Amino acid sequence: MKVAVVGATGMVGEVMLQVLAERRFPVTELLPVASERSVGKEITFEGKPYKVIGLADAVATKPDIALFSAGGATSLEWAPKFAAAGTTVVDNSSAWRMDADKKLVVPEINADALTTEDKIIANPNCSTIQMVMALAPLHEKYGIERVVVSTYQSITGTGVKAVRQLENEYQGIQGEMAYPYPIHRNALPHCDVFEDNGYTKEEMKLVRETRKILRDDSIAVTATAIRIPVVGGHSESVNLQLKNDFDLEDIRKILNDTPGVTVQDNTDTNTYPMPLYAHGKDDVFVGRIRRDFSQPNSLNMWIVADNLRKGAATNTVQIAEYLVANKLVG
Ligand code: A2P
Ligand code: 11C
Repeated sequence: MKVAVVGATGMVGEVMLQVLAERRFPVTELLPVASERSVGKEITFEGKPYKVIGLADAVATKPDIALFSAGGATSLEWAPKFAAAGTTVVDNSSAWRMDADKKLVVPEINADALTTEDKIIANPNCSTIQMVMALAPLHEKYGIERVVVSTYQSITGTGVKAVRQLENEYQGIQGEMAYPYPIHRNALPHCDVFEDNGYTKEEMKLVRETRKILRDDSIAVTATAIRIPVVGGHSESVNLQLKNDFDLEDIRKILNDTPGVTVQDNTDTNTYPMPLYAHGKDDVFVGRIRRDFSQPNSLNMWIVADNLRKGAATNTVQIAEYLVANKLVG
C-alpha cells in the first residue's frame, strides 16, 4: 500500500507512524505530509529517513490510503481532493464525523458497514472511542437507556502547545498558553469550544458520536468534559442505566471477553485503570465496576485509554487494516 500520513509531524501523526510500523501495516511507499512549514524536514519511519512533502504533491502521487490528523480545516479542504484521486481517506479530525454520508468507525463495533464506496471514513473522537468500546457489548446484551459521563482528559488531546504550557508552568516559565488558565495544579471544565446550548463541543461529541457508532439514537447521553494536568490518557467516570436488570459478574465477563478491552478491577489489591499504566498501550481499560444503588438497572465504571493510541492513531490504523483485509482499498 502507498500510504500518506497527513499531519506526520504532529502528536497523533507521530504515533500513527509508530503504530503502522509496530503492527507491520503493509506500507510499500510512505508519504509523510505536513504544512508548508515542514516541507523538506526529515522524519524517520522503520529506521529510515523520509522527507516531508506538501498536500498537493501527495495528492498527485495518488496514494492508496491517506491517514489524516492535521486538523478539521485541512481535512475539509483536502480529504475530498484525495478521494477524487481515488485515495481512501481515514480522517481523525471532527470534520466529517457527523456527515450523514460518512461512516464513523470503531473497527471492533461497526466496521462491517464499510464498502468500497467509502472514500472518506471518519475516526471518532478519543473520549468517544474508549467509552463505546465498553458500551457496545453491554448495549447488545442489556440495552442502554442512559449514559452519564464525566471525563478527565489528558493535555495531549490538545496537542503540542498544551504539553509545552504544562512544562513551562512546572518550571515557572512564562510562555504561550494553550488554555485560558494555568493547567498545572488545575482542572478546567472546558475541552474544545462552547456551543450555544452551554455544553462544550467535546461534550456534544460524546452525545452525538456515541449514538451514531452504536446505531441507536434512542440512547440518552449527557457529558461533562474536564481537562486535567495528565499526559498518559483520558479517564472517564461512566454511569449507565440499562433497559434490563443485570448480573454484575456477567457485566465483568462480557467486558473481559471483549477484544480490545482489559478489565482491571480488584479493590483488594488496589487494581483499577490509570492513565499512568494505560500510556503507550492500545487497549481500553475498565475497572471500578459496581452497581449504582441509587436507581434500578444501573452501574458505575471507570474507563481509561491512551487517547493518542486507541483514541486516535491505533483506531485509524485498525480501520486501514480492515480496509486492506477486506479488499476495500487499493
Ligand atoms: P506542521 O508540523 O507542519 O505544522 P498537532 O496537532 O500535534 O499540532 O499537529 C498538527 C499536524 O497537522 C502537524 O503535522 C502539522 O504540520 C499538520 N498541519 C497543520 N496545519 C496544516 C496544513 N494547513 N496543511 C498540512 N498539514 C498541516
Ligand atoms: C481532546 N478529544 O482531548 C480532544 C482531542 O475532535 O478529534 C481530539 C479532538 C477531536 O481535547
